[in-house]
Amino acid sequence: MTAVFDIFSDHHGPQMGIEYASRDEIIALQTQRAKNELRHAYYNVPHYKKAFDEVGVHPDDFRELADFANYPFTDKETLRTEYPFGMFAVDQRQVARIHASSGTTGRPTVVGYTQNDVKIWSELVARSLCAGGIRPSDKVQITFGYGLFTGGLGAHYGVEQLGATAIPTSGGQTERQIQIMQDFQPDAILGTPSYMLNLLDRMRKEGIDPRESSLRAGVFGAEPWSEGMRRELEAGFGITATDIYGLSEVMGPGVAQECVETKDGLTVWEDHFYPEIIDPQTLQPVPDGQFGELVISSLTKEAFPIIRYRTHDLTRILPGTARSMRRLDRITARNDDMIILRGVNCFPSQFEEIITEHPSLRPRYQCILSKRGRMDHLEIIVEHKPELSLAEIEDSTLWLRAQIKNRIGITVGVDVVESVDSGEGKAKRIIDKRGD
Ligand code: DLL
Repeated sequence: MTAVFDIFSDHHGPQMGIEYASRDEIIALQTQRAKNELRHAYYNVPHYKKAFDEVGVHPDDFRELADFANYPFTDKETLRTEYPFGMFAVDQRQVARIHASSGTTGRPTVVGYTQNDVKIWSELVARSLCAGGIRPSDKVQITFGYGLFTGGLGAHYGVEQLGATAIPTSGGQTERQIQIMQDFQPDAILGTPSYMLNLLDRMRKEGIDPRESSLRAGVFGAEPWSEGMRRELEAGFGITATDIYGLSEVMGPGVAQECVETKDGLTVWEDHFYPEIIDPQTLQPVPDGQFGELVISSLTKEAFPIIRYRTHDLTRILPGTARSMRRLDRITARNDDMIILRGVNCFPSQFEEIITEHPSLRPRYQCILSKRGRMDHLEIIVEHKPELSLAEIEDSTLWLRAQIKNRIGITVGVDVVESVDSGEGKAKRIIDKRGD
C-alpha cells in the first residue's frame, strides 16, 4: 500500500530520504495518503461509514490536510463499543498480529496489524531508535513488557529491523536484568523511565556502579517523564536518554521520537501520521505552537486505520529542527490525569518538575487523593536519596510543601519516605481513594 523508505539510506549516507524531505513534499505525501486512508476506513469499517454519513462528510470531499477538521473524532469509547474486532478494516485472515491495551477501567481496546502494518511499524521503530542514537552494531536490552502491550514486541521488531541485536529481557525480574546487563554488555536499553530508576537503584544497592555499565544510549517512554528525570537517568547510567512516544490505538511505540542531536521534543513521523492539536473544550483545531489535546490520524494503516483519534495527551506542535517533520513538545500530562483540588487544576508532572529540583529528593512519587471530611486531600509521597539525616528529610518535606503552595497554589500533604514502589511497567502516579 505504501512506499517503504530504506532506513539505511536515511541514516548511513548523506542526509536524504523522507526524514529530510521538504515540507511541501511531506504535505503532498500526507494529502495523498490521507485520501486513501479515509476511503479505506469508510468503505471497510462500518463504524466510519456511519460516523462520516452522520455528519455528512465523504472521503471524496477531502482536498487538503485542513479538511481533516470536518471528519468526526474517534475515541476510546468507540473502540470499546466495537470490541473486539469491529474496527478492523481487513478480513481476519489478513491480520498478522493483535495487541490490546488494558486501560484503567472497562474492556481493553483491541488493535490489529497486517504483515505490511508490522513491517511499517518495525521500520518506524528502527527509524526512532536510530534517531535516539542506537546503531545497527549495537546490542539492545528491551525491558518493555512482551505480550498484548505493544511496548515489548514493537520495540523488538524495530531493533531487529535496524539490524541491531535484540536482548528481549521483557519487564521485571530486576536482578536477572542486571545480571544479563553485566554478562551481555548491551550498548543501549529501552524501557519505561520509572523502571529505569528501579534498575538504577537496585544496581547501586548491589554495589554495582551503573556508570560503569556498558550502556551508551537509552530510549525511554510509554509514560510521562520530566527533564529532571532525564538528568537523573543520564547522570546515573552515564548515557544519553531520549523520549519515544506512541499508543496502541495508533500503532504502538514509534509514532514520534526525540532526536539525540537536539533533545527538544518528539519528531512525529509525518509520512505515516497526521497530528492535530485541538482545544479539548471547543474541540476545534488550534494553530501550531498552542497547547491542547493531541489528535492523530493514521495515513497508511491497513488492518486498523484510525481517523482523528483523541489521545487525551496534552502537548503542542512545534516546527521541525533535526528533521523537517514537525515535533511534539514533551508530553507531560493526559487530560484525564488532571487533579482538580479545591478548584485548582494540576498534573503529577508539575510536582515531578519541582521534586527533581531538590538535591535530596528523587522522581519516584505517588499522589494519593482522599477525603478529609468533605474536603479533598492530596498527599504526595516521595522518595528521598539514600543516607539522609532526619533534619534533611524534614527540610525537604517543608521545602516541597512550600514550593507546591507557592508555584501551583495548592496546599498538599508531603511525606518523604525511603522507598516508593513504582512497579515494573508504567508508573501509577495517582491513587484515588475518594470513593473508598
Ligand atoms: O505505551 C506504547 C509505547 C510503548 C510507547 C513503549 C512508547 C514506548 P499504550 O499502552 O496504548 O501504548 O499507552 C499510550 O501512554 O497515550 C500516553 O498517555 C502514554 N505515553 C506513551 N509514550 C509516552 C511518552 C504505549 N513518551 C499512552 N511520554 C499515551 C508521555 C507517553 N506519555
